[in-house]
Amino acid sequence: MTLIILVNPKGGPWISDESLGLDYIASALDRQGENVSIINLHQCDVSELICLLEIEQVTYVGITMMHSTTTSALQVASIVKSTRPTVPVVVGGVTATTSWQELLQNANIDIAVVGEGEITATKIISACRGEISLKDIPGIAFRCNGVPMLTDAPPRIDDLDSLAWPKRVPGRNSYSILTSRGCPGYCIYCSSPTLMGRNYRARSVTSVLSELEYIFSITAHRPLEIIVADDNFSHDVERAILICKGITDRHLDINLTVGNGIRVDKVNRELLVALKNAGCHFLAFGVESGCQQILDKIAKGITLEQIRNAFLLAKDIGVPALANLMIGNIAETEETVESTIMFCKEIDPDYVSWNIAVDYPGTAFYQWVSKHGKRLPNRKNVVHTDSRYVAFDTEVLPVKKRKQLRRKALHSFYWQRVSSILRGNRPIWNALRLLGTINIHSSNRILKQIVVSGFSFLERFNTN
Ligand code: B12
Ligand code: SF4
Repeated sequence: MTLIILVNPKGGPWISDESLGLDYIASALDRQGENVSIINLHQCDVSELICLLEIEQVTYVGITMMHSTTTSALQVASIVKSTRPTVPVVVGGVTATTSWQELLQNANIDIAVVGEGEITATKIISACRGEISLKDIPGIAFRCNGVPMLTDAPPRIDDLDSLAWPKRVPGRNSYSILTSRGCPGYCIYCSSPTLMGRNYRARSVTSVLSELEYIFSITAHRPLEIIVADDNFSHDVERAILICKGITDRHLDINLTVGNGIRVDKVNRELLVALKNAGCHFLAFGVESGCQQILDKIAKGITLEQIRNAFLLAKDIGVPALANLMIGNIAETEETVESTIMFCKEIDPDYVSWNIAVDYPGTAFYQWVSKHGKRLPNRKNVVHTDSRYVAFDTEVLPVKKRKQLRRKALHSFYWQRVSSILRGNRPIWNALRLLGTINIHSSNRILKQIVVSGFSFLERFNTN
């Protein structure tokens, strides 16, 4: 039987070695009775891929990619073609969705999968076997007579419970889980809706809890790190609460992280208490700016009042909270960044993540930068998994200024932390918190993991 090889290319330091996307594709192919092998280049060498290509009959090689892994994904494509030129190379993920035209300029790529890939991946097999034409597969782009062409819109998967659970590697200490897909938001910088759509679709609570129980059965690690990878986990607050309560009722020993944070307009006391009881010892909120004018310009759909309330609530319940902040969005000036720094002092988050805004293809922000900014020449070669990464320049807020302001923002935050240590009645505890905060900005993944794990362990005893 021929083999389908799925490859997870390497990324930068701020990267999980698990690709939920490939795991979903692998399960969908498994279900069709196909023979699938995942090569995770975070865990093995490219020689394993070459070895498989040399000894097996391969239907196609599928590679997942996002902007930050483009360079390594293209290297993998080149290795495949130089080892077995006739094996089709299929790419999928957010970059394949937004930048298929550009990617198909590269002769090593044959097909780009646009949007969700479970159905499409199985159809491509039939095309590889000559049973159907590529033109008849919705949701792909390929070269037709040398010209990149896009087929019909990809099939939308409405019933998420109908999908096979992602294929899991047993024995890990951390797993990501997807309880819903899509986000109705219009945040101008975000490429998620391009990929997963604006219509929010949710799995049933029972399906999510059963998958969690299954994950528990394949690893002995306790507490188990569970990362909710949803774009908008709390979009349906009632449902989010039910999932959390289900985790508590089943006594699942979890360190729960809501990877993309919680929207401040979708938070209430009951949700935060349920999250805490379910093992969430750290929360992130998308703040982005402390200036209402900027929040409106980026279509974030939240108010400064909602942000204040979210942080007050988190403090009251005792869940440490991070503020995700951006510098350099539409209409940003030095003054608006200064207002955000002041606002950050006011809400007094436990952690901050100050990011210089990146214009990802497929977003309204990308179009704005095309008109008002100048993209930097090195942007394609940089693995920008770093919040200091600058992708473009503007006259109003030049690169140097943005970097300076980011440093200023961080200094202001750390100074506030240091003074609270000096003033506080729990100096050791506060000092530990500061360590955890500095660590958020460290690029050393191992150090990061050690401090985050130690910190979330200590938080269990913090009843403050
Ligand atoms: C969870 C997540 C993370 C996690 C990853 C956890 C994990 N275990 O994978 C972490 C925290 C590590 C992370 C980090 C980053 N992330 Co992130 N992340 C996400 C998020 C929210 C969900 C990804 C996910 O698991 N989706 C669920 C799976 C099922 O979907 P999927 O991977 O897209 O796969 C489906 C399809 O794309 C397709 N497909 C994908 N690959 C393939 C391959 C083949 C062969 C086929 C046929 C189909 C196919 O089929 C799959 C099933 O339907 C997305 C938002 C989103 N909705 O995509 C952002 C997102 C991908 N991340 C983003 C960013 C910016 C980053 C960072 C750069 C942030 C930073 N500054 O550090 C880093 C980069 C890390 C890196 N790889 O280098 C951006 C990417 C923008 C872009 N155009 O590249 C996104 C789109 C968010 C956004 N708001 O714009 N991220
Ligand atoms: S940033 Fe969050 S809320 Fe905004 S569109 Fe993206 S996923 Fe939705």
